[in-house]
Amino acid sequence: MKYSDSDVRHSDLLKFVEEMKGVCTPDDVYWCDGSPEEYRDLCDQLVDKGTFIRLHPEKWPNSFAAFSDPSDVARVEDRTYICSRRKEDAGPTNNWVDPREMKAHLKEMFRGSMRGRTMYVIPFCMGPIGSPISKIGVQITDSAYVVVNMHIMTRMGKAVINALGTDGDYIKCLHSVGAPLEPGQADVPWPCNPTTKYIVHYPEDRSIASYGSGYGGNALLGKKCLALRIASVMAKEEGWLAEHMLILGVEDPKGRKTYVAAAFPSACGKTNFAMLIPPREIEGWKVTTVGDDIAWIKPGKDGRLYAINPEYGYFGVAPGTNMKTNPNAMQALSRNAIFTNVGVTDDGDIWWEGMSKEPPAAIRNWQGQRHDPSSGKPVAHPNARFTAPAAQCPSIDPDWEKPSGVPISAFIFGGRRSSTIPLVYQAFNWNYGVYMASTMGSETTAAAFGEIGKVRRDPFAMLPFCGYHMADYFNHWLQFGRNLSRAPRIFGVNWFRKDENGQFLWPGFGDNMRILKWIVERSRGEANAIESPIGWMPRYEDIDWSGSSYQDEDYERIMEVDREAWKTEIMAHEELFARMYDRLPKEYFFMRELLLSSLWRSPEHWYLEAETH
Ligand code: O2Y
Ligand code: MN
Repeated sequence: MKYSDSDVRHSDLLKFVEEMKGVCTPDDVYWCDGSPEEYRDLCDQLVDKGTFIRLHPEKWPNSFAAFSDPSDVARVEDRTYICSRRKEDAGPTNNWVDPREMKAHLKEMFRGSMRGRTMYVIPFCMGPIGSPISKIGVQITDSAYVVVNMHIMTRMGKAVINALGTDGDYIKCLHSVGAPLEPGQADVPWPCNPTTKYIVHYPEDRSIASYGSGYGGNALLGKKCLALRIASVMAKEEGWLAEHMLILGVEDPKGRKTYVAAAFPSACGKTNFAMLIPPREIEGWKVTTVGDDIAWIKPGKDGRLYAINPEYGYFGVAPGTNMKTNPNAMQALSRNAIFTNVGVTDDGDIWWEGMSKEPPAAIRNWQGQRHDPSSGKPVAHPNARFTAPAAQCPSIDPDWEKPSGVPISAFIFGGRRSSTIPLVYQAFNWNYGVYMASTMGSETTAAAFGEIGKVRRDPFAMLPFCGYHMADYFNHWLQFGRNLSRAPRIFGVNWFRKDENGQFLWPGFGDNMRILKWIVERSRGEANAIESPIGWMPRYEDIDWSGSSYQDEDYERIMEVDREAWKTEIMAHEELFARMYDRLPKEYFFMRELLLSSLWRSPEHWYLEAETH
């Protein structure tokens, strides 16, 4: 299926590629066709170059491992920019530089940046090709590692060129690892620029430029850069939502299907929730996966919301993933996968912390060194990743590629909070739910984010991913709700509350199904709840405890609304609001007051005295 620019009839795209070729001066240009042969040939080349290690063909069929440069292991938020024309439009939570200044600077950075390398042109589609919700991008890159990952993460190649036709809209994405080769200079397995990285978004131009990194969200530009930062701007202008949300389906014993979308910050078990396996005793209930990370959501003619997963694969965190925590993910990554920064044995087996109790003997760590158990160093990098085709996930939903999307009945917002936030509660209404999601926070688990255990506000889990002013984003959500006749219900969850001894109060994983079941039934108007000062809450008897020995006393502790703690919580929202005061929805000030006042006036034992609704 090989093709070249002479087969492309889209003049603007041809001009873009020609111009970038002129600036980046690669040795050659290769138009990606998206075929399995192309994938195979590029993987072979990456093995020959030393970037890829071919894994054991029986243990890990058609799979590869790569070790990144130690300077290139995660998204670089401090090097990520939203270069809107006006600084105010990027807002106080994004880095900003004048786009003219940034373009001039980057032009110099990209000049000659692909010397000695091939420039790959990747036409890709976020969402099913032909879906009215999908968007097309074209990524130019000098990294074959990026190309093979994009094969898994997106629909890409000649079919997208055909869909673009002669003048279709597309988002321009330019990427270079920023490591040109001098004539005769040997390449390294993971080329990148260890000192200079830029991840830049031009919202008005709808374009992206990424320099210096070959890793994940910095380099696979369809994901965070396009599907969230640029798409969130398009969504605001066009009246839809681009969200950092998983999408799952819940099927009840009568075969009725309910879809929910859920947002969690990192380290909250988002992938596990997307692929949840219900306890056997919750008979006849099944969870299916539409997406694990991003949702694009549009209003339908019937007043409901419809969502697609714009991605085609998973770029999941490997450490902690195992047959107990997430058997569906383990199956999804069992073949045709790429592993980055996991441990590798001499016979092509792989391992990461939490895969099993002990690492295999004679394993090399993610830096390629022999693992020394006494060193205290982990085998896999904590942000080690698997790239795996979504279609391989056993829980994949039959409608996951439906062009019109799946109808959403509920939004769930979660965070990691050791106190204060109860296991589950339902917002009184859309506006209150938007307030709740705007003020959500999560406790940090990695020292990289500063003090461990400190609450970091992460509105809608979108703080690093919103391509415009966060307060305008809140206004967009409020306005969006006004036009919905059948708006999804909004819920908050917290799987991570602890007791006074620091022990988790909730088992999590499969048991989260009990809460999900209540959420689904509640969205259908079939479950009871009582009114608490902070929202509707299920009583112990409203939850399905089949096969569980979870006690009423524990439930009361995990559902407790400590009024003093909540007052402190609500006062802490001020810190976030102060950062974006000028554009904050006026409703927020009233909602905050209302919340405070309901905490004052509710009886001591509201839980016992309340009536169900
Ligand atoms: O570190 C990276 O580059 C990956 S970030 C990522 C990947 C998959 C899903 N979510 C995320 C995230 O940061 O939210
Ligand atoms: Mn994510």
